[in-house]
Amino acid sequence: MNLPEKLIASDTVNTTCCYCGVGCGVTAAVADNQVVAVAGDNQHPANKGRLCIKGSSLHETQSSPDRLLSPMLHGKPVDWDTALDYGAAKFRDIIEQHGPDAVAFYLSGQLLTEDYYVANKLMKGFVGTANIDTNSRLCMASAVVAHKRAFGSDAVPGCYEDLEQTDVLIMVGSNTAYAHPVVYQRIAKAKEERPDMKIVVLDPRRTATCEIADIHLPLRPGTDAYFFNGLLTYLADHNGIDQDFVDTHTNGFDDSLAAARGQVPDITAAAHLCQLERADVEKVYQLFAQNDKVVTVFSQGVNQSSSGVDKGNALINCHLASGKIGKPGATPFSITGQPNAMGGREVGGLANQLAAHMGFDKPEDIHRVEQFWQAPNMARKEGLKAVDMFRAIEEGKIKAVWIMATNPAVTMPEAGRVRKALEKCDLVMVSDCIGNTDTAKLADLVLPATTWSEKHGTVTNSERCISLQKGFLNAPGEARHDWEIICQFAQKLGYGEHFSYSHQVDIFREHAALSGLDNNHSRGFNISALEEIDKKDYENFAPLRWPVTDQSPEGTDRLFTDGRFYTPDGRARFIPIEARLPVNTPAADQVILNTGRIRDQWHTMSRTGTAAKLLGHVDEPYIDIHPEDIERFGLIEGDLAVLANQGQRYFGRVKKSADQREGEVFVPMHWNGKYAASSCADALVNAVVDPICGQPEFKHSPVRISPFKQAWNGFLVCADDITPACEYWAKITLDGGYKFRLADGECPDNWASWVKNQFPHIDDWVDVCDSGQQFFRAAGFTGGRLQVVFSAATDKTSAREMRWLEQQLGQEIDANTRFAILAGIPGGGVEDEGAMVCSCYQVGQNTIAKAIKGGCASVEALGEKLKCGTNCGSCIPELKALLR
Ligand SMILES: Nc1nc2c(c(=O)[nH]1)N[C@H]1C(S)=C(S)[C@@H](COP(=O)(O)OP(=O)(O)OC[C@H]3O[C@@H](n4cnc5c(=O)[nH]c(N)nc54)[C@H](O)[C@@H]3O)O[C@H]1N2
Ligand SMILES: Nc1nc2c(c(=O)[nH]1)N[C@H]1C(S)=C(S)[C@@H](COP(=O)(O)OP(=O)(O)OC[C@H]3O[C@@H](n4cnc5c(=O)[nH]c(N)nc54)[C@H](O)[C@@H]3O)O[C@H]1N2
Ligand code: SF4
Ligand SMILES: [Mo]
Repeated sequence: MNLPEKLIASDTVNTTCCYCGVGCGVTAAVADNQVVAVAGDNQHPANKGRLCIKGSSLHETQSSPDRLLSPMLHGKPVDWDTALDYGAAKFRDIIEQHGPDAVAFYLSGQLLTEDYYVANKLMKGFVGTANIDTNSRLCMASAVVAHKRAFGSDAVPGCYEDLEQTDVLIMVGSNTAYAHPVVYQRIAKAKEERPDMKIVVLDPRRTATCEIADIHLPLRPGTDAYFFNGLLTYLADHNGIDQDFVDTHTNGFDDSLAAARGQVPDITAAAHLCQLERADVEKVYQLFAQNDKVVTVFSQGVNQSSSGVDKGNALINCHLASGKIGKPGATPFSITGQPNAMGGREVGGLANQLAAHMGFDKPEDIHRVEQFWQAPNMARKEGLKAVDMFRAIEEGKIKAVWIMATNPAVTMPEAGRVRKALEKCDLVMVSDCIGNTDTAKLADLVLPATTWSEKHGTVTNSERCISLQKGFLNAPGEARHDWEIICQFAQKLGYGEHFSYSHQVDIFREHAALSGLDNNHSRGFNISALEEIDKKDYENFAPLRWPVTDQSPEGTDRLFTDGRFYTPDGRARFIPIEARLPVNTPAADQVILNTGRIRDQWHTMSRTGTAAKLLGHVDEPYIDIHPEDIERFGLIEGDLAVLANQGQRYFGRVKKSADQREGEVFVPMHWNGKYAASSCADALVNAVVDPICGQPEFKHSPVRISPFKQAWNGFLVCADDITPACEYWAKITLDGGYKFRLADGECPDNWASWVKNQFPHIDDWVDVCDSGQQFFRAAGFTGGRLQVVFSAATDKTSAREMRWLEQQLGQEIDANTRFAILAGIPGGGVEDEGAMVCSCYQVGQNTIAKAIKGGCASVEALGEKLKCGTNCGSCIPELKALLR
């Protein structure tokens, strides 16, 4: 791989990417307390040198204009002592008056294991409540319980190599091309090398992942468990059972088969229930039955469901029945979302777990942890899961909550209700590196945390691989590490001696020791061989897959290779599954709202939204919708439409997409109050949860859809971040400023005063307006430099955007160019590049189209000429489309 020049020239450090659960190793070049370049770490087992566009932009997203530099109490900066004294006093009062269950922590899979460990210890052992839940509830809770039910432990059996070595890869509710891009690249390469390898995607929509699939099954939403029940029946009827494995290593097969057969007796029934072609279902069932090497990857299309646990077990049942587990290229594989969702599960950071894979259901576990922590106030029962926790806040039962490294006002279902609950909560504390997230805006106390490249500790990825996120930059302002903040808070509560760690390694050693305590193969998570790791080794921790024990000091690639599971009798458990449909069904005038990820944004955009490059691919909230539905609801492609539910609205650009099923729309989960007026998907998402694990059904909410009747539309390009006074706006970060797309149901009396009101500090304006008042354009200057361009029109086509205009921002503008700006024509005879296609090398659509006309006939030829598509490769599908 080619290293950027800066990387060759500078001091480099090895660390881990802070985004997705692939957990890529990153080599960062550092100069002047800044990351100046990054590349994939060639030695890291997860990525072997690769990075996706988010990872390769890490150095461009490290500084945010909204970085929080000091503790803030009720909007005013205070020193740390004042801040923590305030929080601790409130916590203490509330606990004294109302008991420990009146307080809560809401954490995140983006914390490091060391942060997570001390937070969990403080709440469960010292405050005395298990009201500590996390955004992993929204993400991995279904898989966690499915694993525990089947294997006796929350353990992913396989590793990434299995995804490359398999003969049949089935991806269920997983859009790896966007959500786990480096894993996707690894799979794509394996498929290129072995074209016989078969790839199947089960997803109601045809996603970018389907580009490499042999078969895409656009199943009816929520019917995955019917599909796998049908497969179990098929395996039994077509010689697909590994009877020896079933007899020797499992329990409960007969009941599970009976349940499956009772519901889905044959292929025809499966096809009917899942609304698929019978022949396609049969093909996939055959592939599963006839190949020894089968991997089933599953993600949020399975987990985020009111029957997510059962779906997980329905597919695991098929792997157990056919003995396709614990072998190279054969395993079920739950792929993890966040960089440390797995680490959070290891420390027991969920309300219904204890620590180190122990639980509240066994008194001896509670006793063991109590002894180990010397805990004075050990919690003895489960706490509230995320949705219930915010309900309890709403009802005033929980009176203080500390939210760390997550943004629930945007990402919880019924987000509007969550906001209201936080507004009236007695004490809301938020630890974040960004000061003005939608959640932080509702907080009494906001604490500045260090983040990627500043903080130091471990994370565990999807394949159980523990890696180091290295701290190598100084903390900005007064930011502190999350674990330090938690320990200082513990001290204020009077538990200082139990939280007197002088370095992260002390926490890590304690965590490792607990994992091995009385373990004897009863708990999957065991890193006891690391309990005495010295500081130097820890600071240069080389990636290792757990378990890491005296028997396996080099870590463990695959679990269950000997057919022994973590259940009391060592046998895996079949779970009889009665598949169910999603809870809410749409009325005749509604569509099903499906939500998920886009390639270049990370959740609520707090980091990725600040890089112009990452807004090049998709720059505005949108609604993917089937052509027939566009007709049915009187929508127009490219116009705005409004989704409505629970008194909330989501504005998005209509995208016609035959990849959608009829009656179903897809919207990105990312936009929020910092980036748009009203485009938060979760405001509309129903808070229906899985009864066993409490994970919300994010992928299935009935909503209404209608065209937005706009009186005018337009855009603003400006140097300053503002909140436009407009019914619809969406913000796009540019290099050196912002662009806002605007629309409103009513025209302002006067466009000139409207725009001047948005920028009271600018007084040098030029503008033009047509006589019919249907069109207006203005430009504002400070010291001769362009600060604002505003363009508005009552029809759709007149407010034409141009990259050229954006490039003039902040420049000194001569009289001719002022005229060109007002005329909306690039000055000096230059041509506009058009919409960005290759974000890495900033190559626009017009430039590519010109090269194609000029004779570039392949992706390779375009790459040769313009470099587009030659770095992360994410735009290759679009290049192909342009070539077509
Ligand atoms: N770019 C980017 N990458 C990310 C993230 C990010 O924010 N941005 N977040 C990370 C996190 S925390 C997570 S959890 C992962 C999530 O990774 P994924 O789960 O792969 O991503 P999603 O887009 O949430 O959902 C996956 C697919 O489930 C499909 N689906 C919906 N309903 C059903 C159904 O009933 N059955 C089936 N089979 N499929 C269905 C959706 O159409 C969607 O394509 O991504 C991680 N990676
Ligand atoms: N509709 C819909 N909603 C969903 C989903 C979906 O598919 N559809 N998916 C769900 C899933 S799987 C997930 S994981 C959640 C994710 O949702 P969230 O966790 O709410 O989203 P993030 O934007 O990742 O929030 C992380 C916050 O932590 C801050 N941060 C970053 N680093 C640090 C640090 O080191 N310390 C501290 N203290 N703060 C830090 C960031 O600035 C940011 O504000 O969303 C869930 N919500
Ligand atoms: S695949 Fe995930 S971990 Fe790897 S670089 Fe991309 S975002 Fe980071
Ligand atoms: Mo997630």
